[in-house]
Amino acid sequence: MDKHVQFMRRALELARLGEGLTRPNPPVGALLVQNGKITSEGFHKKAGGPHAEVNCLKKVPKVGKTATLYISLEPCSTSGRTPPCTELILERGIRRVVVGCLDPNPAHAGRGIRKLRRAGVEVITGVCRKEAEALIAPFAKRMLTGMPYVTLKLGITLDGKIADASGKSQWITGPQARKKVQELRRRADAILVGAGTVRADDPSLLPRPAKGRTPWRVVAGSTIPKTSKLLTDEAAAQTLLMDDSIEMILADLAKRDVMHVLCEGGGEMAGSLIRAGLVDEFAIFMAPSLLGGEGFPMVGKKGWALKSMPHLSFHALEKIGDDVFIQAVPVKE
Ligand code: AOF
Ligand code: ZN
Repeated sequence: MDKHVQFMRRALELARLGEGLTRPNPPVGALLVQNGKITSEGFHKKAGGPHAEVNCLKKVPKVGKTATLYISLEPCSTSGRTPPCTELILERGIRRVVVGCLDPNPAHAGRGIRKLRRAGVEVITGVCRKEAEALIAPFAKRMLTGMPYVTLKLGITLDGKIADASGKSQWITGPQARKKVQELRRRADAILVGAGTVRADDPSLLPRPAKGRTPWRVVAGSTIPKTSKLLTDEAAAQTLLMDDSIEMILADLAKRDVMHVLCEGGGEMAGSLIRAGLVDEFAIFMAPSLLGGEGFPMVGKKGWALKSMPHLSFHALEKIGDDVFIQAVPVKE
């Protein structure tokens, strides 16, 4: 494997350690390679805190002339809450930088790279660009549109049902799939459900283990029992009841620094999000079981005619325990 790709994959792995912790900043990873070996690593852990480059370079007393810095994102070039990383790179005498993708933040976009090149630093861009862009897609969406990135998670039977005729849904998918849902929750800044789901399932919506994550727990619709876990457990201060249109709820969350919303149901909420074109990514867990005609459909309320039905594109398929995980994105017509 190309050595740049190999080191950038590690930088992306480091960046992922910060996913779900950095709002409204992007997760970023950095590492320094000297004489073919990684000598230091770092990632961005919290907005307002040191950037990935700072966390990486603070551990290195002296940087050799042949050192290469790998960063999953273009380094910042102006002072925000922290000083510009381009200055640090120049101060530390780094002569070669490899970057995953450009920073969509208009304050930086391309500037950081130009600044380094003008100062004579060799900058290689676009290594693992697709993966690097996918990782910061929620940051980019909020930065550029003022709306959060929405992942719609659905646990379904093979015939597309999310609950039996009596509304019971625990459990359709197996334990391994549910473990992966915890991973999805750790990557999100807010977990969104409809009030009906809270009344039916009384979910906690907390990532377990939380690993430092404190996502907002958002209920669309205000009528949930006072005894619900969302209103009584240790994270009750993180619960928001929002009785508004789905667009207004998402716009409000973006104002609260939320970049990535994980929507966990039910079918009517899925339908509203899809009909409003607000889903960026589908995370579907499909169990090898059937519920038949009276079960609740994964997309509730009004459907489409064949000629106008929404199309998805499958990005990844994975067998998880007895279930299948499908990562899909909407196809923009
Ligand atoms: C980097 N490395 O690890 C991150 C970057 O307010 P500040 O100073 O923290 O700046 C935030 C902006 O910096 C953020 O909007 C994004 O453009 C960039 N994030 N840049 O070089 C990092 N997290
Ligand atoms: Zn920076």
